[in-house]
Amino acid sequence: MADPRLRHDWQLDETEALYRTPLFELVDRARAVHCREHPGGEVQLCSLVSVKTGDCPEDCSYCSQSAHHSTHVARQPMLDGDQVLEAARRAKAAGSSRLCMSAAWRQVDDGPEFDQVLAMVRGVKALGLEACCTLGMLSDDQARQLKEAGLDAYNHNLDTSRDFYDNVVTTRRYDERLQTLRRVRKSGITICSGGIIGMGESIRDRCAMLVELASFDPHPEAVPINALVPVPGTPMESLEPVAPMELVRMIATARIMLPRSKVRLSAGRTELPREAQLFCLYAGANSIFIGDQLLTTPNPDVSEDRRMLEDAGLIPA
Ligand code: SAM
Ligand code: DTB
Ligand code: SF4
Repeated sequence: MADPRLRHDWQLDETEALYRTPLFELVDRARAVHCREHPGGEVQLCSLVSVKTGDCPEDCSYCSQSAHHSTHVARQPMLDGDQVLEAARRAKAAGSSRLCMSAAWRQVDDGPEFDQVLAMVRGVKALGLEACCTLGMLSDDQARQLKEAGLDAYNHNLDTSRDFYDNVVTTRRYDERLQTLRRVRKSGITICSGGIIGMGESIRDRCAMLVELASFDPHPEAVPINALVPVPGTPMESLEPVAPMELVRMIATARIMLPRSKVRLSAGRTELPREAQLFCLYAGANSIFIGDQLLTTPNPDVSEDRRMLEDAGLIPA
């Protein structure tokens, strides 16, 4: 029988009411779910490596890597297998259990570059790390090949609500994102899908994205919540930074709606005081990216992150 604690029929109005609940009441509810479903205070540590950086044909307004914007990021040649293995060893030494390999592609094309990625996945798995990829759109057959290579998770973010999507990305449709996610699910790879706040969207848009993610059955295994990193040269370069409490509300609401998923406090931590980060971890986040670099922007020092977790008695996992 379906577990009544895992709902797939969240409505927009009730989600917005939840998000707008007085802060401490919202966090208390999220905390109760968190302690029930994730006792033990474990925080999953993930690392990122950009295997193909820059010159992306997509026009995502937030992204430093889009060929449509001129930013500090120049096209770089694809990393070779050894460079990725080196990144994987560094990730492992820093305490990560998962490496996420990212490519600035609109979609995967069959050929030598995809074959190289498959080899990277095998190499990362051989080191004893979980392997995740984020490569843009996939066909059924490519998802199958990634699964065969040992891929654990595929990241493909909805980014925002269906209604706000056109303000953010003009070169692909929301339904194409959903189609790739269905293909990932069908292949047996776990789904990592979330979004970004602070792009000028309304609270209703944030909630609509959570409603969409909660409608997946099963829920996505991981839900990254990014705060926009405003990159000079992108159309979003001068947006106001999102208030830390909005991030707490987003994470708490996600925790209540997606009780068993990993909720990852993702981009935007360098601008977030450590107590605000800890409040996010209290309110339901149980994963972070570690490593001094995200893809093209900085992340807190590994040593600072380890100290933050240790001081709070949280357990890196
Ligand atoms: N090209 C692939 C794709 O778009 O699916 C994978 C890489 S893409 C950089 C991965 C995700 O990073 C995006 O979906 C977006 O949610 C997040 N991201 C990119 N730039 C960001 C920024 N400036 N601030 C916050 N999140 C960002
Ligand atoms: C996700 O949701 N956040 C990560 C990962 N998935 C690939 C990427 C964040 C990128 C932040 C901007 C940059 O460093 O380029
Ligand atoms: Fe390309 Fe991904 Fe950046 Fe969009 S988010 S421009 S698809 S790298």
